[in-house]
Amino acid sequence: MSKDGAANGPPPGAAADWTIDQAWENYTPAEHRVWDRLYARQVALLPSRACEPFLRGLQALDLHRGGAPDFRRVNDQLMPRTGWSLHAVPGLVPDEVFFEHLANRRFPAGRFVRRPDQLDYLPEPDIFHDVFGHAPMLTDPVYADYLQAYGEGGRRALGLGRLTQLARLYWHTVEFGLLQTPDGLRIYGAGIVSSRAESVYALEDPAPHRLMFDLARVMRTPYRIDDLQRTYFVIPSLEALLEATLQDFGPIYAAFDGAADLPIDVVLPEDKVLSPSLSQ
Ligand code: HBI
Ligand code: FE
Repeated sequence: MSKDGAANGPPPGAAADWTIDQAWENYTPAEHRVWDRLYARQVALLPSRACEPFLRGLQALDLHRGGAPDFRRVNDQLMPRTGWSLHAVPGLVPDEVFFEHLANRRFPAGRFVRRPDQLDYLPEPDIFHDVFGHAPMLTDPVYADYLQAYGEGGRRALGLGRLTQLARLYWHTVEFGLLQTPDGLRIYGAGIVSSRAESVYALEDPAPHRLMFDLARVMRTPYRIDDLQRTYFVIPSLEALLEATLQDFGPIYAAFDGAADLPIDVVLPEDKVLSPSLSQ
């Protein structure tokens, strides 16, 4: 997005909506091996940490076939379940392009594979973050409705100049959200579930705060993009998250207008604080 608000055009080779051909045939054996290493590491960690809808989605999408996934094969499994599909993009796309895709059940996914020396952190979402991290939850009908509603809310937010608040909602749910279950806290956020360190830290470490989800609280809470989170928000159910997003955000924005952003690791008197979930 350039400063005057007009989006810069898509990069050469990309379509008007910034999508590109995944060119799955072009992945090298070394790139397939990086995917397999990341996949094996996370699959060993997740059974007692990722939520059921994520684990079911991981199985449904056949991501265990080995090697970087072909978006056409993933979409064959994903489309019939919830109408969502993955579309390769060169990297981060402008916000209005991103929201437009989400509002139409298209998930923009990076096609590049991180380098072997970037296994534990990289600045931009690669295919492992986007497909292993985000795609499995898109097989869940309630989450699928949530992300489309989020895209529609994002389009409205751009019109109202509320991108910062909407980006926080995305960050604290889609990327770093936790779900409360009878067996303890479980992960649904893509940024956690695709990270070995954060898959453990987010549930078990005493350092971060874990607060019950509250929409206005989330929208007032900034986040760190290059470090483990200091605050996680916990939803009681995916249905509750969808319901919160179907309401009109106007009154929410008005309620905290003028209130300063909160520090990233403050606990307010009205916050419902949860304790860490020790791994089974
Ligand atoms: N583009 N490809 C891609 N992936 C994202 O997660 C993404 C984006 N553009 C904008 C964006 N995210 C953020 O503005 C949202 O988190 C709101
Ligand atoms: Fe992401």
